[in-house]
Amino acid sequence: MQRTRVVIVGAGPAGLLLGRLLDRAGVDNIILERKSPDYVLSRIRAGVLEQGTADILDAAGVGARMRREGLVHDGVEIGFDGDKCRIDFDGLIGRHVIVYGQTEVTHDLMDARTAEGGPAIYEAEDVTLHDFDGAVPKVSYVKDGVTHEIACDYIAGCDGYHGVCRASVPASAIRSFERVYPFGWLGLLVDKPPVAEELIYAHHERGFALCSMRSPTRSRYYVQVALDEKVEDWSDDRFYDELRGRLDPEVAEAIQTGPALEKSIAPLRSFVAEPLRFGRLFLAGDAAHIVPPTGAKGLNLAATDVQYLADALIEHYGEKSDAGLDGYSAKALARIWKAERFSWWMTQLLHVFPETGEFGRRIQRAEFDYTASSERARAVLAENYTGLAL
Ligand code: RFL
Ligand code: PHB
Repeated sequence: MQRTRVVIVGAGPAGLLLGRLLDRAGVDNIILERKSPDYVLSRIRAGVLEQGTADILDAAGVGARMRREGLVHDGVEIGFDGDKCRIDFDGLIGRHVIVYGQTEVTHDLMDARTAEGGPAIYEAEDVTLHDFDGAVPKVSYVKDGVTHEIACDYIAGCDGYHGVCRASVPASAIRSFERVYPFGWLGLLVDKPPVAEELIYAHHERGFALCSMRSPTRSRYYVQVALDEKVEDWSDDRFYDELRGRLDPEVAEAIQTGPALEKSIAPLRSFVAEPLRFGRLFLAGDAAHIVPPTGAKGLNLAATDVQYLADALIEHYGEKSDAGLDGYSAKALARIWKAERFSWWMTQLLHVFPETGEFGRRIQRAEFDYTASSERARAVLAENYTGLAL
């Protein structure tokens, strides 16, 4: 049987970053991932890194390309039925975000792992957790038809919302808190320059729209759609028409269209599991929580969970203190709930909620007007969007 200190389940950004931080501190670990590297890299997801996430990537020694190619954004625009309000992060609180795709972050982390020779087993099927409530947990998996077993000290569940780790915890030991929104986001990626220098979040009576980007030549657009919409029913032309219809006419006209490189629908949900530790199993990233993407928080939260968990494991092996491991769940949850609150708030403000009627729309309008007219309100938005302190 193989042996390591930490088995990390999942090679998304959370698992790869944890592996990297542990490697740098000399804590051996093995990563088990169900999919192939190409599959993991083909998932188009997040685009916005908090300033603190960028600092974590730098400290992990994987920030060089992000610093070269990432786009520093000092603000975003929020639109509401044709009115606009810029949130000047730099002017309000002296902070910024970096636009750099999750795919690129994952790529950089994979390259670093390959260069260091850290074990990562891709296409590991049937990953199963054993005895994490005892002293010697084990993780088994099947690779090329052969079953393998790894004995370890700790298991890190970085396997996303649909992973096996959270699902292995007995129902009586875990509580979940959830809000499912009655809509999703239809996203389109295209090799055309972005319509504006900064991101545009727009509320329109037809629904929410977002103009984002990956680089000076690649744009990412989203529109709110009903949950029963099918991506096959959305030709590129239909998508662009709907997007334009929800934007300021000047912006709509400036959009450069082209064939979609990717188009997909993601449902929106808020979810938190409590606690995040079960004996020798720890949950981090989307395995522990989901936020609706409106606040651009999911990847960033995964990075902070992992920073806390890595610090705790390194402290355990270095100083032989378990204080960090014992405090991990409460410390991470305190930050997670604040990001949940902000993501929920942005979602409430910017989407059309069919069930809340005209009263709901007037409240949204008032919320927008208040934000546009109050520097304090904009500073609160800026502070949350660019990331709360670790
Ligand atoms: P991931 O990325 O889901 O990775 C989990 C990995 O675990 C593997 N896995 C298993 N491996 C072995 N055995 C099993 N049984 C397994 N089950 C699963 C999976 O194959 C996968 O490789 O979770 P992680 O690492 O926690 O990372 C979280 C982020 O991916 C996620 O929070 C963000 O993408 C969310 N998100 C955004 N976050 C931001 O911070 N800023 C954004 O701008 C942003 N935009 C977005 C987003 C998510 C979106 N979608 C599609 C949900 C935009 C969208 C549209
Ligand atoms: C993205 O570029 O994919 C993106 C940007 C901001 C968000 C969500 C997604 O809030």
